Amino acid sequence: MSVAIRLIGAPTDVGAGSRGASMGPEALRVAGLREALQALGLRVDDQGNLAGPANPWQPPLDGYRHLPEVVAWNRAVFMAVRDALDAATLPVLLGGDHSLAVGSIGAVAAHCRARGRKLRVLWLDAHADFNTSAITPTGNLHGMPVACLCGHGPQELLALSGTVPAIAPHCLRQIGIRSVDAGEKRLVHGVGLDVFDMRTIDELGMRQVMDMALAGLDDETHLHVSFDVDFLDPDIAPGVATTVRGGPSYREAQLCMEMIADTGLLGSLDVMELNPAYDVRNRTAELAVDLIESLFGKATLMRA
Ligand code: 6HN
Ligand code: MN
Ligand code: MN
Ligand code: MN
Repeated sequence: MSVAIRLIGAPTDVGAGSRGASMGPEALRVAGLREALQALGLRVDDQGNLAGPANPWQPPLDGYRHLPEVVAWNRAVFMAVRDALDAATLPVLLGGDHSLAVGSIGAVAAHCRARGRKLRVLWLDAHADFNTSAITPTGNLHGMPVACLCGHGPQELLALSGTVPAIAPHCLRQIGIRSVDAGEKRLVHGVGLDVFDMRTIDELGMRQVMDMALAGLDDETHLHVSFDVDFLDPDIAPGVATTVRGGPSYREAQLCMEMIADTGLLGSLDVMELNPAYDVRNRTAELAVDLIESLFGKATLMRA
């Protein structure tokens, strides 16, 4: 019934403002990601970690920190995700900071273009990640991947997917957003991004938000989930560098994942920004594994 899952580690924090997301892939393995998915009856192949440049820890240059290093890592991610899709496996990118979504989603977008498939990207995050070099308060490229994918960013990153922009804003749904910089907010509104922020989740509930975020999918749709672990409330998920109060609770996050699983359309996944240097006894990694189990149908199996 199911395709094989391919785990791809990308151990870097070159796009982040703190060190430590480079340890994310190993923390997810230690928390038993592979075994948990296998226990659901899924085939899982862990291809190990990609390689790339070290973190030079430099200040911004022309509005970007570590652009050459971020480009090098994204090229490696692009090729690995492309190869996984070409092999008809379901790539799960273990980050690593969120700048790597440019390579991951760039490869997914190219795959969909080549096969005439529709693309829907669910961006689960506390942040919109829609900064540019002109407006970024930090220069950190993990705050810019969505803008890059929509055609706003450095040429080296825009070119990765083969088409600029790699995706149209209307493919995207952002969920859980609660921290957006001032200039970033104007851009997000300007391109008409579909944002289900925390206020919307408070007012309508996660169920109705997910019904809206998943509306319009069909059998031709490739569903990509980009899961920034800082999406979750920091009380349950301390192991990220950029915590923002007021995120989804345990059950809200579970329901989000379960409703995605129910579509049966998940085609690729990023698990990003897990930072073991901030975690408590690997608790956040274990929670991420728990949620990923739901994303791959654990609760659905219990109901069936
Ligand atoms: N993330 N908006 C802030 C910035 O530096 O641009 C934070 C970005 C966080 C990015 O968590 O993936
Ligand atoms: Mn974030
Ligand atoms: Mn596909
Ligand atoms: Mn993010």
